[in-house]
Amino acid sequence: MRSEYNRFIGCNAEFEEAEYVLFGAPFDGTTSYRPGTRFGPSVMRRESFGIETYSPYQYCDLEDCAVFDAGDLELPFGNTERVLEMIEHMTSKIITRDKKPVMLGGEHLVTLGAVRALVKKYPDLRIIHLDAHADLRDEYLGEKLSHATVMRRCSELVGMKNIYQFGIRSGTADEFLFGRIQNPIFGLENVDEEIENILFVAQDYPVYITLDLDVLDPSIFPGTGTPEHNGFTVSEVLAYTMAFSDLNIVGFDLVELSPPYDPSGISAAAANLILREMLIYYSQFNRSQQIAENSSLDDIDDLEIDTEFII
Ligand SMILES: [Mn+2]
Repeated sequence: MRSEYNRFIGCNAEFEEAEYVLFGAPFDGTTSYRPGTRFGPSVMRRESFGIETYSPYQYCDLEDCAVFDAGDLELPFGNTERVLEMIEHMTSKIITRDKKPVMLGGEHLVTLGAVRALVKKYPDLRIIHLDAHADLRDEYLGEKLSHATVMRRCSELVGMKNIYQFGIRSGTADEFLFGRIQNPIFGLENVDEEIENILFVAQDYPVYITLDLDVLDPSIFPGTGTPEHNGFTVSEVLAYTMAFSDLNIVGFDLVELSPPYDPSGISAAAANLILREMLIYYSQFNRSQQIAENSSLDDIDDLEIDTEFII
């Protein structure tokens, strides 16, 4: 029997009934500077008991959304390709049962394993990528498989024009050039304009969101291996991720929380709040609630019109 603390708070559904399946990919084998993201998923779960399951932003409780927490994969740290295979296999198992994966990293390379599985089911997959770093190097320290090359590898699977990056404020000249040449909406300075573009071009396609938590400003989110200043606030990340809730989200991940650099726990608390809100934004339960509320509001409007007519 597993302890209650081994699952994320409010993720109490059984696998069969779940819309989302949460799992951890605690891998930091290619981390170049400061390792520690392997502890991300377990710390997020433990710290999740410090937040409520109810979202006062959305008037919805995570416990009402059907999320199953499958625990962490047991990954062989020295074997990057095998790690990616195991993540791909796990993601495949989830999506072949018509459920949606939510992966907790781990370093950002883990996203490649999930995307490899997703493109097999969804050949027209689009990826929304929030990050401080472009992650578009062709190789890093002589390696093709690295946290610094992950979006380049993903671009070889889905096409760079189908990857929408924002929050990027660090990368080489070559990475920025590659992004801009291949993708007309790469790194627009006005984020609102970029989101509008994304909503327009991605509206008819399955979408995977990869959220590198270092897109947050390090004053808010110090717990990460490669902090980069001038980042987003939690409110901004919540607003941007909420903006995507009308898209066909087929899964998402949160990566790069590194608990050794988070002694006060504020980074884990930020990650957990964002995870709770994203699970609720994209859950069928919440969407159907909203539709019901909107239609009852329509009824009220009709009532008012009738009243005016009578007067
Ligand atoms: Mn990053």
